[in-house]
Amino acid sequence: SMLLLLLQLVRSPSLYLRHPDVLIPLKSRHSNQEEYIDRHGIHVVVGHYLGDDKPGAPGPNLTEELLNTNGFSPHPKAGAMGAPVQLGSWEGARMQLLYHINKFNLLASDRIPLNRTLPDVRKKQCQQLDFKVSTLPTSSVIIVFHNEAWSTLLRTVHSVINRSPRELLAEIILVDDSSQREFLKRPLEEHVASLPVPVRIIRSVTRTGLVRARLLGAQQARGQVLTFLDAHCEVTTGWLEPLLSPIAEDKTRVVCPIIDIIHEDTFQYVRSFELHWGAFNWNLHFRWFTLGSQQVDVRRSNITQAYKTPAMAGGLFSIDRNYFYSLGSYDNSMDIWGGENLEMSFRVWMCGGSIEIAPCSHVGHVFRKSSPYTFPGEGGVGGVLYRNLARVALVWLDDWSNFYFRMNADANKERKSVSVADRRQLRDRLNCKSFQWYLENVWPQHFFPMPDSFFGKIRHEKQAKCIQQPITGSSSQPTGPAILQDCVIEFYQPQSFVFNKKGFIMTDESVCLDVPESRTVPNPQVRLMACNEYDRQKWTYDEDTRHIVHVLSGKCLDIAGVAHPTALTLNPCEDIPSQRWTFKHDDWT
Ligand code: LR7
Ligand code: MN
Repeated sequence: SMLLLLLQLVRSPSLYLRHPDVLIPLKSRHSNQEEYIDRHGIHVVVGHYLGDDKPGAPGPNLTEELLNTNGFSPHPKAGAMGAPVQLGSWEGARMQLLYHINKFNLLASDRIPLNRTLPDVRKKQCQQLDFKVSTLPTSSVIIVFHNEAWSTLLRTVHSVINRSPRELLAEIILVDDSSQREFLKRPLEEHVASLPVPVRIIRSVTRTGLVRARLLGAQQARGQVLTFLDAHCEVTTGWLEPLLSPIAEDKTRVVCPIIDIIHEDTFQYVRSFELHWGAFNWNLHFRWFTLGSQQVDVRRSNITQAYKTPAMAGGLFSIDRNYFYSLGSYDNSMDIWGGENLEMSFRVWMCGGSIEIAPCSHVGHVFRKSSPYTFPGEGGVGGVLYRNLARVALVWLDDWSNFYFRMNADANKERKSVSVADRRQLRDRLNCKSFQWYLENVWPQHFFPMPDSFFGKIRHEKQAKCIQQPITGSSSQPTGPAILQDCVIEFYQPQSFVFNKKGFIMTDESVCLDVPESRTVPNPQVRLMACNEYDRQKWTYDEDTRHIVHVLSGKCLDIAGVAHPTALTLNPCEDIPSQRWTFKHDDWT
């Protein structure tokens, strides 16, 4: 169904990470997978995909008995040092069957010991840091789960116990969001009772969603800092100190680790590159980006220091407990999954704090292509997610909420069913800054419309057509040749562009009008490419001649000619109809 597809779009790590335009293939050590470095510098592993997640595909027969069986049967060497698990060819059928329970390779996970070893993936400079543990605050680690697998849940717990200084670990709090599995009841209680760190289990009687589950955990926490983790993580050596140390200096810093990838098919631990940061697209879906070359230069002198990020992924972070509450904890009207990460990111930044990433802290997370659990509530996945996002927009986005609702019919449908008066009051009480301030100061590279920038369609006068992005369907960054198409009267995302004060003509997903070959080819192709802040992406508009001038080459935007009626190129500027463009403003406020 559409909803399943939609959920996959939101969640898919390959969408977060895969950008077919710039990929550096790596030689893979394993025949069943490809590896490459994507344009964000992130090491991506694409494994043989086990799942049959085609929308509408019939589910396999998962019996109650199968669901309630704890199949954990470790082999002492499986997955050691983060290696991928090798399963026997005869195990294929069972592997396929079990995959559907958690939407990851449960058979592989169940083979890895709870105390699996991992390499120390930190940079040398990080390993050499000498944290004074006595100066750091203690932390409670809070893990919420719904129907999580035994092996992933307890590997999360064991890795925390094995790799955190005992003095800093106040306790581990497991919040069971109304799981139905037998092995997560008495057997879980008995298992954690024998662990050398207090592990408390809190159970929600009804399915409450991850926000309210985290709030249940936070309420009980005794540590000075709250550290949240998803229930399918593995922390690595030295993970905790770099999260706590910025908070020791300043309680308004909210600190995230680098999130490494535990491969959903092989459970291989894949280190992701540092220096990526988080933001979001026009649909308020979380996205990763990389630091620009200038920022990388600045950081080269001190690569161990936490750096600021406009938004966080949501699942893995540390926050001072008192600060968490003084800032309004979470929006407890948010259901099941989604939106709370941006809500907290906006709230922290706009109300005086900061979100940061500590490059010396590495935590692995099992990224999945689809969700294993149900979304109870009106409208299923879409209803739940877009009610949460409508709340985010109505509370934090100011005029941009209109932009968001015009771009997102699904969220607009939910708009009337949510009431956010209490969160608006919180925002007033905390005296928070505006969303405009956030865009300008926290995320200057953003691609949202601004009061002083153009937003709308770019029209070729003679042809009466508009510039449009290629519709690629598969990539989160729709890049490729820019084309001319019939102008759509309505609000239409592929024809919507921001022309900002810096001279960039940009659109959703950080895509910019670009001419990579402007100085090497006489009639270069005009393309839509990942924004990179280079001069070759700068343009000016001359109101008199109606020329759109490419700054680096001094040439004018033109149509490629009769043979290629929809293609664009650059030509020496002339007063001719084919070089005349007009801007058709869209009112987004
Ligand atoms: O109803 C629910 N009750 C729960 O307790 C639904 C979920 N949960 C639990 C669940 O068992 C898991 O432990 O909540 C946790 C997060 O759910 P996931 O693992 O299904 O979420 P995710 O990893 O797909 O999604 C990311 O975005 C979410 C938005 O609501 C949360 O913020 C997740 O914590 C977050 N995960 C991360 O940030 C890990 C890195 C992913 C990236 C990028
Ligand atoms: Mn997760």
